[in-house]
Amino acid sequence: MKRREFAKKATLSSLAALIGAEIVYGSSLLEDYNPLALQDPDPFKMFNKHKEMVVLNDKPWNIEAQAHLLDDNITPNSCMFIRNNGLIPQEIDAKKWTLTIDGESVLKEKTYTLDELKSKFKQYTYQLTLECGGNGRSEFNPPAKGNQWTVGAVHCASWTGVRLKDVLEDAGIKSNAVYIGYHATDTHLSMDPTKEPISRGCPMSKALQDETLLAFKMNDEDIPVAHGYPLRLVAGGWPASVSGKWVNRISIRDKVHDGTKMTGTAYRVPCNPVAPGDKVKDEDMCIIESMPVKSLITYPKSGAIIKEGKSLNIRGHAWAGELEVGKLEYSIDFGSTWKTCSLEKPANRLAWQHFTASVDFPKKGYYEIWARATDSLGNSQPMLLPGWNPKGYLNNACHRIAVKVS
Ligand SMILES: Nc1nc2c(c(=O)[nH]1)N[C@H]1C(S)=C(S)[C@@H](COP(=O)(O)O)O[C@H]1N2
Ligand SMILES: [Mo]
Repeated sequence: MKRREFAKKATLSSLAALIGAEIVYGSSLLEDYNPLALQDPDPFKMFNKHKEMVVLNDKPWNIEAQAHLLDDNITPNSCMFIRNNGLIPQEIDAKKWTLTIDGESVLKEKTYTLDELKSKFKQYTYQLTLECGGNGRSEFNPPAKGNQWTVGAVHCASWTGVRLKDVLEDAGIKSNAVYIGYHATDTHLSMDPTKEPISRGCPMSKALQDETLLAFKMNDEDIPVAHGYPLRLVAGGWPASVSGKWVNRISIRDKVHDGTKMTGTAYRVPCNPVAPGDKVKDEDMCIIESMPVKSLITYPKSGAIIKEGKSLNIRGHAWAGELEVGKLEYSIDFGSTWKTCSLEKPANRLAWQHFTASVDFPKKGYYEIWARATDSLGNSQPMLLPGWNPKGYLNNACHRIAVKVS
């Protein structure tokens, strides 16, 4: 066989492997022709996501789950939503990765390699709930701009890493420290290298919590690239925007961090309730901290058909930001009456909690099952929409599924 022919055969078989089928008339392919199947990146393959995940945007990539995909106690990568504000970093070299601690309130600026972080500090594993502040945005009226998340921008994975607290204390924290802010290596959509797609943070009190991690493993494996490989901040219970992916610098600030998406109206809600559609001045907007109480019915999938006379076992998860969920109830009569579900304790603080109930229906017909969680302070989810806000954050309305008994 001539070299040229051999090269062509080799490329044909690798193309076929990528496509997952024989290219039957492959010998007729022009040399530089790129098969259509490979021209559009397939996000499900590229990110190893379940086929029923929903792509909201491809530049930047924003992909959400559906309620029934979140049935696992610990969310697998395949069903974790992706929220990006910029372009995912290319060519990440974990061996060369460093994390710098700097800022006005660091005693001594310090830089660590990944290996140093792993060997110098004790490692911890926690299940941590991360929910995008904009989860549920699609229901607000008047509508809010931004990704139209329905219910699927939440996950609870198992994260392994070192405590942010241990690393910050190793560098040294001045007594005037107020906030931390993260910096990462993703690229601004404009490709302008002086701009950051996002650089958020949290008060020292949250940064110093035991469960706030600098994580390098997710579900016992390297963190998938889309979720922050090789190093990510994880601050469970707060808007997931605080959990910086691809983090290479953390600044200890002597004031509230003023990075991209910390100021103006980003990740803020009116300090006091407003009427739907109201204009709110920037100075009347407050930074979102702990996320509100919420729950999701993950089994059955909405639209289930049940046999008359049979009980239905429902299940799902509930979470409440910094708090624990104290009670979970369900209703099959549009919220007129409620019955108690059995609710598990969290695996650790800031992990979501699992609930189950056996539901009986009085006769054939259409029903909705609504779930309502109440946190340890007695705050319950609203049955319909909570307070409207200009950017469509914090929709923690009761989740509901449709069921037909026939
Ligand atoms: N560097 C970086 N970190 C980031 C983001 C980002 O765009 N860049 N998005 C944030 C937002 S808004 C959310 S909701 C979460 C999403 O995390 P996930 O994609 O792992 O689900 O990451 C946060 N961390
Ligand atoms: Mo987010």
